[in-house]
Amino acid sequence: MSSLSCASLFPEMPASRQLLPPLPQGFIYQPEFISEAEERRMLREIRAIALRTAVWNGYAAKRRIASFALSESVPETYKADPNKGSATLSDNPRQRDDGTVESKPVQTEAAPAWMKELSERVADFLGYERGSICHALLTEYPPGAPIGWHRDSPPHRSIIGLSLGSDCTFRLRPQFETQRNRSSVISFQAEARSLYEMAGASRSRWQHSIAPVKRQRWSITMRTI
Ligand SMILES: O=C(O)CCC(=O)C(=O)O
Repeated sequence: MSSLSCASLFPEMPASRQLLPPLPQGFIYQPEFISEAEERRMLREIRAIALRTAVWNGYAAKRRIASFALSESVPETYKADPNKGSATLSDNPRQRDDGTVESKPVQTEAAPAWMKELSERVADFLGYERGSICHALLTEYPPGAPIGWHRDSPPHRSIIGLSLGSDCTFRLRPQFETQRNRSSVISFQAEARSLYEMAGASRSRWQHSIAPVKRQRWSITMRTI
């Protein structure tokens, strides 16, 4: 495991206010990726977006979501259905411990300009080609809402999250039960305005979850292909 905050690679970016635990290989955490003014502007845009209840393991979750296509590099199955005017993505698929995939079709719209700009800024920051971040999931967490343990399933390679509105306790644990013990859960505060990326082992060999949030939080989860 290696701990990596992007601040060490980009000295102009602020360092974390917290002492980060050692994070799995491939996990990057960057506090204050956006400014408070940018966060306020994004939240104004987000409040105007129609959200729908997320479905988790077949049950209605407390979270609400909206799904957006960011680029043409989305796989064929993600492309717009001309008869519907928007794409039906097999969105937010999760891989369970036993390797099976939960994947629910979710109506997907073209991303608004500000979200596309955000994804390009994220791509530049993380060293991806613009356009390789093909999908964004906007999630609203009301107070008390968690997200359970899961690992996002293929085809997406890297999972990137921007936190807005409030901090949350972000947790990681090894994917396989045989690799877990009492001390194998890693947790830290994903602060409002911070960005994280799960690539490498943190993406493929670890699960993540978020403890019930104390205050309303939003995240924009961006995925590469
Ligand atoms: O809200 C977050 O930062 C995490 C979202 C997430 O894990 C997911 O949508 O699969």
